[in-house]
Parts: sequence; C-alpha cells; structure tokens
Amino acid sequence: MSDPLEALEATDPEIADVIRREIERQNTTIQLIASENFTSLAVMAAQGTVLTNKYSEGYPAKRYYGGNFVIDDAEELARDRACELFGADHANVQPHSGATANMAAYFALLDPGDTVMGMPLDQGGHLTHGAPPNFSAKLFNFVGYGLDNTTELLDYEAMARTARECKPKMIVAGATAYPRIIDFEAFRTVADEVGALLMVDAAHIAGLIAGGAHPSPVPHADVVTFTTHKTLRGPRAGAIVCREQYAAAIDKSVFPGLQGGPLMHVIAAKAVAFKEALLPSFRDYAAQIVRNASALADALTAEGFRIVSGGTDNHLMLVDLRPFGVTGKVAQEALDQAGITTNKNTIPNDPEKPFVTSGLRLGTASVTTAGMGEPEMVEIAALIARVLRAPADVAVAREVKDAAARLCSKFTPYPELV
Ligand code: DSN
Repeated sequence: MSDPLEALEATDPEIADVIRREIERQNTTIQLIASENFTSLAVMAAQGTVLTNKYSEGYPAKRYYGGNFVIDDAEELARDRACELFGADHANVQPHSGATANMAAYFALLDPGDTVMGMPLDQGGHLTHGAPPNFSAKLFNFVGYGLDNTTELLDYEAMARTARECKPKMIVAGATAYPRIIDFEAFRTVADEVGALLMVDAAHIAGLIAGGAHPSPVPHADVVTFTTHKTLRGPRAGAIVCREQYAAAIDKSVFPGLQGGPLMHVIAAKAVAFKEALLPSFRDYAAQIVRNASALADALTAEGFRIVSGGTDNHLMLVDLRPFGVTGKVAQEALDQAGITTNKNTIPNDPEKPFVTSGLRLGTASVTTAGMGEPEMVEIAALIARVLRAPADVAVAREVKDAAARLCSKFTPYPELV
C-alpha cells in the first residue's frame, strides 16, 4: 500500500495543503496553549489506521458486531495501561472527549436535578462544571465554589461551608485555569463530611499525575475523568478511571448511555500514549514541564507582568495583562502575529467580558515536549513582553516572529515532517 499522505495528496490536495501548512505552523511558531501538546509520531501512526473502519459497540468480548476479536486487544491494552498508569481499579477508554467523559460520569452517578458543586468558569473551572449554557447546568443544580479574593488560591474553607449548606450529591474538583496544586484529600474530607461523591476532572493535569509531578486524585476520588491530549500527550480524546464499585455504572453510562461506536483508532492511540507515559522518561518530562512553567512565570514577573496567585505549581499560569494596558483579546491577536500561540483567559474577578478578558493563560507542556528548558522560557518571556509593549507595531511583530522561528528551528517538534 502507498504512503497514506501520498494518497491524500492525490485525492485531496486542498486538505493535504492544510495539513502541510499546519505542520509548518506547529514547527515554526511557539505553542503556549496550556491544553495542547505534540503527540508522538507513534500515537499519530496508531490513529491513522484501518482501525477507523471497525464498528465495536460494547466492550471487549461483549460486542454487538462480529469481527472484533483483533480490535478487542487494543481496548484491553488501553484499559490495562490506564489502570497501571493511574493505579486505578477500572478504566473506560471510550469517551470521545473530556466533556463526554464528564457527562458519562454525571449520568452514571447522578439523577437529573441533583445538586452538584463545581468551580465556575470565571474561577478556573470548566464549561461542564455547571456553566449556564452547558448541559451540566441545564440538567443538574450546580452550586459554585472558588478562589479566595486576596490570595487567588482555592478557598477550601468556603468550599466546605458551601457543601454543608447545599448538601451536594457530588463535588467536582478540577480546573482548566488554576495554576496551583489541588488538595484532593481536602476535597475528600469535605465530601465524606456531607455524604457526597467526589469526582475529579483531571483533564489538564493528567500527565503531571502520571509523571508524578502532581499528587494523584485516584486514592481520594470515586471517579476521575481526564483528557488524553493535554499534559498526557496522547490523541485528542477522553477517558475515565474509577473505583471498582462504579465500574459497571460508568461503562453502561458511556455505552449504551451516551455514545455509539467507540473510535477504535483513537483508543489504540490512547494505548500507545499510556505506554509512553509509563516510561521512566515521562517522569522527567512531567517534572520539566513544571520547572519550565515556574521559570516562565518568574521571567514574566521580571518583565513587569502580574502572575495570578503569584506563580504556578503546575503546567500553567494566568498572566494579568493590566500592568501592560492591553486586554487578553488584543494580546492573543498581537502574539499570533508574532509567532506565539496563546489563549486569552479571564483572571479572577475580571472586569472584562469573557471574549475580551484581562489575561492570558500560558502552559509549558508543548514547549517542553519540543525540548525547551528554563533558558528558553526566559527568552520566550522577553519576546512576549516585547510584543505586548507595542501590540500594534508591525515591525516588532515581524522581528519577534523571526526570533520565534529561530528558537523553534532549534526545538522543532516534528523535524521528520518538514
Ligand atoms: N478547551 C480546554 C482547555 O483549553 O482547557 C478545556 O476544554
């Protein structure tokens, strides 16, 4: 059989061109979006295979269609490796995304109308933690908890008080924009006190947990959901690990409760990513992500930015742009022009609307995969500051874009794909 990319060139040159241009973008500009990473070629190879052709509703050895005796091995490997990686009783590797993993966990353990506590988006949570436009708020009675206004750290005492008042059936811990260690043991203590289940959405920090760079929620939580494509560096998808007592309910909730045929090519790619994360080198990687985040936060502080909560313990930081007099929207666009990819993000008590914001969220998982270390973080902070001191200056954008490309030429994520 010919090379699949060559086949693509012949069949659809327009899409082949999009892929070529995106390879170029990822190889030549600096990626600082905290929820992104660069998967290995092995992960991508597993994903682009004939496994995409197979219908496999059900679970290994309990499928609805024939011909699954080969593909079952991929899902078994993925489940076993996920359990080993996280020290979990049970894994479901079929969720197509983090949002569907969360939905499956809610449907498995809650009834519509139940009270659930979660962190609102503006405090660093996720849409599926009770944001008004999301299914989670439409189907369940979400009550928010959040940060201490002064320290910008999670206010565990206020969270406990809210739990005593609202008596939730479930507490959801986890965030998309919280730069500090989350104390899962403290959440468990509160959950036990009020008789609630504890679900942890570990989407952002799954790779740090796997690599020993963040305490694990697994010993404390009833259910842990995560995505496989952020710090964990696998394919774009979700997964769930849980205690044995919830295994059947979780499995039933994912299929037939929520999804149809699993994406077996993606599940195979998850198995590859879990295998990679089980290697000793992944522990070094996770530790370096955190060191790089800390170095970037320090260097940005030295450039005059304010870092929310004064720093970071994980892979991400929230940068308060107000000292530079620019909004998140302006900053994101100016940095895009200068070859630095970021996302605007609200900061705690942000006076700006969510589509404008006063902040940027930056993460170091991708640049760490590319091989960058602390010296490069200092260089990147200087480039960001240079752009945001003159966000409308086209000449500055051009010079920084050249500097970013020079840096990336020493740390190219996909030299094989050039
Ligand atoms: N979009 C993800 C993030 O960037 O954190 C959350 O779903």
